[in-house]
Amino acid sequence: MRIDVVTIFPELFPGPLGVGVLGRAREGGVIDLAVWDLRAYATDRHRSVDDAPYGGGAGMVMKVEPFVRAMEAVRAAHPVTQPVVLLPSPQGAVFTQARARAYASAGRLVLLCGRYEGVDDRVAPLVGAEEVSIGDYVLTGGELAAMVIIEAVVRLRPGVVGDDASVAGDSFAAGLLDFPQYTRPVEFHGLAVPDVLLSGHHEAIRRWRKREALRRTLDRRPDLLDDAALDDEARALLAELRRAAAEHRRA
Ligand code: 4G4
Repeated sequence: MRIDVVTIFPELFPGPLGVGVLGRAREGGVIDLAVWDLRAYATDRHRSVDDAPYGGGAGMVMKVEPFVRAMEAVRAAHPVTQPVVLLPSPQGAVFTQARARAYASAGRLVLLCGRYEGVDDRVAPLVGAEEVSIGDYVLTGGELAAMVIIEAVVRLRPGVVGDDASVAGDSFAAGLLDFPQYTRPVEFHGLAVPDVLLSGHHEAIRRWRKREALRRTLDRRPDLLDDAALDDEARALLAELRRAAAEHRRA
């Protein structure tokens, strides 16, 4: 997978993308990360990438020409593969695991990083970018958001995370939160590992994990249950958990 990042701070990359599982994916050639300095595509003597907002107000807005020229260079570097172009922004559609999966099936991704008060609104339509948000908060630049998106996407590519089963079993693979995990020691500061996990009873363990994943999702993120893919067993377990919760409220 080829990933291009356009930024006024190329020195921020690879940053955290250079270590661990993603670092190895880069070294092994599974992903090819290219970082472009937006300032190199400025059109004036001063290499300006920002200017005052039309209509007045505080701060500066990122100019349209450098992004459009940079995107021409990015496309020309790999003219065959049509990239998915993303502009991380608080105004974007929320980035989810479903979006991560969709982007992971693209051969090429381009991320455009904004700074200052924002980006001239003509950039996205002119370069064919979709605005995406990693959550409802404001960052000083799109670079960290771009890294979050790259991290979530690249780990879904075949061969990046060692064991395919660990990606298939991810939180959100079924649209639910993960079940609780434990490792040694079996008891610590008075907190014990649930007995069923020590029982060696694989069917009981599988069912317990399914129930606990549903319990946590019901407690912490009931909104996820609306879109979760629940089989008959999951629906029965969930009905039981809801009944127990209603019972508990009455007592
Ligand atoms: C584009 C427009 C993404 C980019 C405005 C980027 C939060 C997110 C930026 C801005 C970002 C997010 C300067 C507000 C850069 N902040 N939630 N900042 N701002 O994904």
